[in-house]
Amino acid sequence: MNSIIRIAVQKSGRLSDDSLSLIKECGIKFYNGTGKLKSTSTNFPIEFLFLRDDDIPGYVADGVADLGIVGENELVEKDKDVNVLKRLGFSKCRLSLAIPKGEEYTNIHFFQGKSIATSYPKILSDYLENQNVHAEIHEISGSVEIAPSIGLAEGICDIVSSGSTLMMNGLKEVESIFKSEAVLISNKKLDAEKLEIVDKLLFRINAVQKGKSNKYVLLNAPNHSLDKIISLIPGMKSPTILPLAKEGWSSVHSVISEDQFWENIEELREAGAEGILVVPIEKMVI
Ligand code: PRT
Ligand code: ZN
Repeated sequence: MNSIIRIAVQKSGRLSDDSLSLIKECGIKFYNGTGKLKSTSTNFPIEFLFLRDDDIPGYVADGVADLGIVGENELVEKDKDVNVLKRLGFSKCRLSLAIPKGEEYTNIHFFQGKSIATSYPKILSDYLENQNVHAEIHEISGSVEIAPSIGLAEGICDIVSSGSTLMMNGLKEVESIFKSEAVLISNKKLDAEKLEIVDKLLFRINAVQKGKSNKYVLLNAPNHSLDKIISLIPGMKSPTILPLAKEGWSSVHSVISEDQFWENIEELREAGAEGILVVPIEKMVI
């Protein structure tokens, strides 16, 4: 097989570091010198195109790239026909409506007949239509948050993460209309050879993601409480139990999701668990 897949990633911006880290954690090596627009991996059949995020959905839909990593906000706004293969859990943000902080806000009908500046006219107009609100949408490509203070619009619809940009510009968030995270997208017509490579990549991404959301737990417990402890941390198949040098005690090793660990920690301690260690997992294949 000598097929190779092409993946479009953001050249520089809020998506690029996490996109490239994910690829690296999948064991895929490549050279990413500054200013490079293309690069080929030395140990996996994949080629990288470094692009502006706005262009990624279109390049993937047209088949210039087979795969792409892009924010859902950009994907839905561009309205291109591609498959979403995987939600990647980074670059999380929301698209929100905001107004000057001195204005009184009751509900979405505040925007009836008003003007709103945004770089996301499609998502915004779909939302307003759904809510039966008619507003005038001004499409602008950047610095949306200054629109009300220069008299361009009465409200804005923009990406919010911490909210500090809105605050610094005297605005308040009044509706969150769309939640977004980075997603892996693919062209809809990949041939069998390319699909096989995509499956290999997805297998690695899944292993990295499972590893991140799970922890390896080691603890010591008196033998009489082992049944209780095993029921609290059942692990993948079942925990490993090893005898300690100290009579009547065992070491229990298991895998647990981080959330579950915090939920179960008190019960583990009540059951007699001590010397609890929680260790990160790099990759996890079930
Ligand atoms: O040059 P290129 O076109 O590739 O990049 P870009 O400038 O269009 O996008 P970029 O790199 O800013 O963001 C890429 C993607 O990251 C977005 O499409 C979102 O999916 C996601 N993302 C996550 C964000 C943010 N968080 C974010 N905070 N995109 C933009 N912002 C902006 C926000 O609009 C605000 O102006 O960052 C500013 C700070 O946000 P606060 O709320 O934390 O103050
Ligand atoms: Zn962009």
